[in-house]
Formats: sequence, structure tokens, C-alpha cells
Amino acid sequence: MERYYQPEIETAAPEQIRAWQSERLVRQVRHVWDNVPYYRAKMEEKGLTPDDIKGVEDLRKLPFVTKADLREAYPYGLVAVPLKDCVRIQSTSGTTGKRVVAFYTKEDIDLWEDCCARAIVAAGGTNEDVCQVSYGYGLFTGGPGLNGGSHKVGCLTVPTSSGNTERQIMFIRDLNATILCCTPSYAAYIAETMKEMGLTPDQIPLKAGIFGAEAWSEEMRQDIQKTLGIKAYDIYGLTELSGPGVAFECSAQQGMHINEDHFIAEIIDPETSEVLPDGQQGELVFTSITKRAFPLLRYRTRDVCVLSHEKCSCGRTHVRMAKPRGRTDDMLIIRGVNVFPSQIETVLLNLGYGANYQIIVGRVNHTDTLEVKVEMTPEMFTDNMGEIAARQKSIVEGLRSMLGLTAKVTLVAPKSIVRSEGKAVRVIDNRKI
Ligand code: DLL
Repeated sequence: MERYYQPEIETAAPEQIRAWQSERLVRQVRHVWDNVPYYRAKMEEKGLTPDDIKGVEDLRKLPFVTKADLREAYPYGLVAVPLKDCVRIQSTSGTTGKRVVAFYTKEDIDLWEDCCARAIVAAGGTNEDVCQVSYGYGLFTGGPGLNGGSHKVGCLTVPTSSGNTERQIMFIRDLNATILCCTPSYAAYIAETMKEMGLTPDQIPLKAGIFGAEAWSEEMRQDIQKTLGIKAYDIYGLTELSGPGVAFECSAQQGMHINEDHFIAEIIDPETSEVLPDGQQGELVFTSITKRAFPLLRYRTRDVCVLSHEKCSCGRTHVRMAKPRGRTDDMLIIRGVNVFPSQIETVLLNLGYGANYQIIVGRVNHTDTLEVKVEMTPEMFTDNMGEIAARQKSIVEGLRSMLGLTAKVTLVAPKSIVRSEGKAVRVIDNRKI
């Protein structure tokens, strides 16, 4: 039987969800107009006043907010409540430019933790569970968000944060952890380390994992499920909107339910900004309708995704988003062909490799080059040159049929590619240097 954390919200009729969204959007627009000069100026530029927004149907009139806006307004420019009402910040790592700092009131944190609690209950969590949170704690939202959600569900929370993998495994075993929260790449690393320690999946008490914060393929899910002997659930979110828990997977594992009572989702064509219908791939745009300290209207996430309003077998009624393919800024354009790292991952896992690979892009004589370094698994490790050449050839062919591109493939020894305890960095693009 499917269980919910907030059944009346999670299974509400679509008309009810729309009514909540309309009422909250109108209130939010008024809130930012009154309190954030940056938003007021953007709305005025479009000739809008709060009276023009009467419900969700008017959402499209509003201007978009981009990461560039966040950078321009850094750090306090988009804060919509007096600082005395803010109790926390969280921040992105800032690898692609200036950090984004997001602000929270007490109530914002409360609602965010509700969203994470929904994800944990959807993964089967109850107050009988021991939930190990191996996302990083600190400025990153992963640790604090899942920690708060786990408290709300009443799980015994083990706040290991990321790193020190053998200690993670010791805690899982000694405390009988049943739920593991971390990035999928870290879950794969934990599984690999357990295997090296001679542990089989049935010797590990885990039953579920809540993995997100980076793009991961369906093939990687299957791999992690097998090696840890668990059911692996996806969870999505971003600092700008709160953190993990913007959307989460249910038992159906067919896309993530977006918490629509807090976030309105749209898909747009990233080139033309036109709103696209269900089923069409484009850029995810979110409007946060309950956050008071740091509200975002029509925020362009750059995540490439598809939405579906089809009925879900779990009974939840909130719209689902497919696994994001990656970000528009992760998408590589190689010799004119669009390539997402997740497509390369799919080819490799289908051929029996693990998710330890590196994509190196360069440019020689004005032509892009693509090299994929792939780790052999310990079982396939060999120094037989003929065998290595045959393996490399089969990967080259797999990549060619997936991408329509010829790549150079190099097989490397097991454990020679550095492991990730957080978000994996898999692409080295030397063209930008
Ligand atoms: O990664 C929040 C989070 C923490 C989500 C823990 C899930 C679990 P940021 O560091 O701000 O926040 O990065 C947000 O990560 O725009 C996506 O590109 C990517 N991302 C997050 N979750 C997923 C996912 C956290 N499930 C950015 N699948 C987002 C694919 C994801 N990409």
C-alpha cells in the first residue's frame, strides 16, 4: 500500500492544485512587487502590475528570471523579507561562476523539510527507519534538506555527511541503516567499496536509496539497485528554489512528482522561450509560490526535461518530470552534434561497464575531438591487447550509433578514475581554455 506524508496534498484533485497555485501565485507576485525593487523594475519593463496576474493562466505574462539576474542581484538584491526574518542561507558551489546564495525564513525551512519528508515516505520511510544522510552538510542543500525531512518522518537520522567511505559502511552496518541518501555517483562508490570489503548485497541492511543532485541514467539506477540490493529513488531540486525535494520519485519509478503546491513548473523552448506542451523536451522553468525570503518567478533552471500529467499508479496527482537529461550548459556540442554525458553513460552501462568514465573534449585543427576514458571493471581487467582493442571497438560502435559521432575510446585500469563523494565531474572540455 502506497503511503504519503501529506496525503490530502499529495493526492489532491487537479482542480484543487490549480486553485492553490492561483491563489498563491497572486499573493507571491504582490509580495515581490511590494518588497523587491528588482522584480518591480522587471515587471514594469513589461508594463505589468500585480493586478494583471489573476491566476495561473496569467503566469506566462511574467518575465523570466535567469542565473544572470541572480548574479547581478547578489547577495541581497532578491531577498523579499527583512533580514531579521531570515534564519539561514544555503549556497551553490559556484563552479560555473559566482555563487548563488538563497535565503530562508523559519517557515521556508519548514515547508522545504516537508517536501523532503514526502520524498522519504515515498521511498518507504517511516519512524521505524534508520536514515543515513551522506550528502554534504554545510552550504550545500543536500545534507540539511534530507536531514530535516528525515526528522519530520521520525526516522533515526544518521548525519554522516559525505566522505570517509569505510566509515559510512561501518555506520550502515552497525546502526542497521535502511535508507541511504547521497548522490548516485557516491552510492556507486559506496557499493564498489562494499564489494571490495567482501560484502554481498544481502549482508547490507539498506532497503532504499534517495539519490539525486546530478544527472544519472536509468542504467545506472539498475546497476546501483543490483549492487546494493535496494530500490533506488530519484530526487530533484536546486538551491535557488530550496534544495532537494522540489520533485521526488514514488514506487512507480516513472518520473518525479513535482511538489506543485509549492512550485509551478513549465517547459520552454530554450531558444525562443515559448512554452511547450506536455511530452515535449525543453528547459524547466519554476515559480516558487510559497517561499517568502527568496521567491523566484519563472526561474530558468537550464535543466533539460519533459513533463507528464498522465495518471500515476501511486495515487499522487502532482505532475511528473522525467529524469533530467542534464543541463543546457552541460550539453556538449561536438562537431555540431548535441551530446549529453548521460547518453554516453547509457552506452557504457549497457555494455557492462560501471559509471566510472571521463569525457575529454578538445579541438585539433579547428575540429572538435571527443575522447572517452572508460574504466574496466576488475572482472574484465586484462593486459591482452587484442581483447582490449575489441572492447574499445565495441564502445566506439555503441557511441556511434547513439550519437552519430566517432569518439576515441581508451580503456583504463580499474580504480584509475577518481571517485566522487558528491557531484561527479565527468567532462573535461579543453576547448574553453
Ligand atoms: O543539487 C539539490 C539537491 C540535493 C537535489 C540533493 C537532490 C538531492 P544544486 O547544488 O543547486 O542543488 O544543484 C541543482 O543539480 O539544477 C540539476 O542540474 C542538478 N540536479 C539536481 N537533482 C537532480 C536529479 C542540488 N535528480 C542542479 N537529476 C539542478 C538530474 C539533478 N539532475
